[in-house]
Amino acid sequence: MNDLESIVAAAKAEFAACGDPPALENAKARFLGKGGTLTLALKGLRELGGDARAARGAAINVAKSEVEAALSARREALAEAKLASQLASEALDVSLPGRGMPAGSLHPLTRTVERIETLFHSLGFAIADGPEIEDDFHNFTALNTPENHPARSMHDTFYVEGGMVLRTHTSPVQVRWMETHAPPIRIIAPGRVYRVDSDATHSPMFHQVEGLWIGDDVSFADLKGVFREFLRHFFERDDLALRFRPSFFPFTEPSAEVDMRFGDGGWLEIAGCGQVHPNVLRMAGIDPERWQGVAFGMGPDRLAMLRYGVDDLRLFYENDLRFLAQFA
Ligand code: 2U9
Repeated sequence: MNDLESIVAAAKAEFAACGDPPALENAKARFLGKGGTLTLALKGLRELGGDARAARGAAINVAKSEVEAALSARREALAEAKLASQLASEALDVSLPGRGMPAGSLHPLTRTVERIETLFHSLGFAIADGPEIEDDFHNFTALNTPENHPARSMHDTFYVEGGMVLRTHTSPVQVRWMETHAPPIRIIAPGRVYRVDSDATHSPMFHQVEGLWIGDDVSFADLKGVFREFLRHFFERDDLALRFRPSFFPFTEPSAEVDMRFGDGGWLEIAGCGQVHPNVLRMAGIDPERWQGVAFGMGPDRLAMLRYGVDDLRLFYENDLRFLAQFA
């Protein structure tokens, strides 16, 4: 092996031993750099003359090309190895199943209200809606609730600017309906209502579903029949024990509370009802001599507690998914 062949062999061996680009560039300098062996060999040409110089020059250039080829091959190999290890360490298993987006579900109170709507709709009732911020007339006056009634006190009702109130019941929805629709009327008004009240069984915001049925001769007997039919389907029981207990509401006369017996647990109040007070009909522009009707009101929050066996109303409003997911 002549000196050039051994330089090429040494370069190939050193390049092969380099594990990273900086080491390779250092090795390159030992052969092709300023004081590198091939550079020195080229400088040595000065001492030669004629043919010998040409032959030596050609041989050095061949050796130089070989070293340069070995260098770029090694550079490429190192870059490829680097890319390969990067790909391996950052590998994504695209065949893994996705994390998935769990399907949400309706809130138990929404389900309860929708269930009530479906049942009353099947009994021929339309669903009515109205504003949650009401004026004094529609929330109180039109409902025969006198100026000095405790419901009107700041202790019981949220007042907002301009003498408006957060509606304390959904009854104003029925008043607005009567103002814009001629009898016969058969509607329910589900929605949010607000009262200054907060404990295990009262929330300052809760829900009501009220019903209004006005016709030529709609009687308390009709009310009892419809309400029993509704409850039979709502609680999925044929052996309902119901009790209509005399009561008082300013907007109905006579009035009653509806109690239902749950097992041996005694009677539980689940709704209120009555025959629409003539003053209420009159104030909404309906002639009480010509038309009569019945009305009822219930709290779906309360019905949901009974149906699902929940003993604290606040659970419905805390939005803890561990609780809510049980109704999915
Ligand atoms: C008009 C005329 C009459 C609606 C009625 C009740 C009796 C009643 C309560 C039950 C529990 C509300 O959710 S609750 O707190 N409601 O007892 N509501 S009669 O009577 C009306 C409504 C509108 C125009």
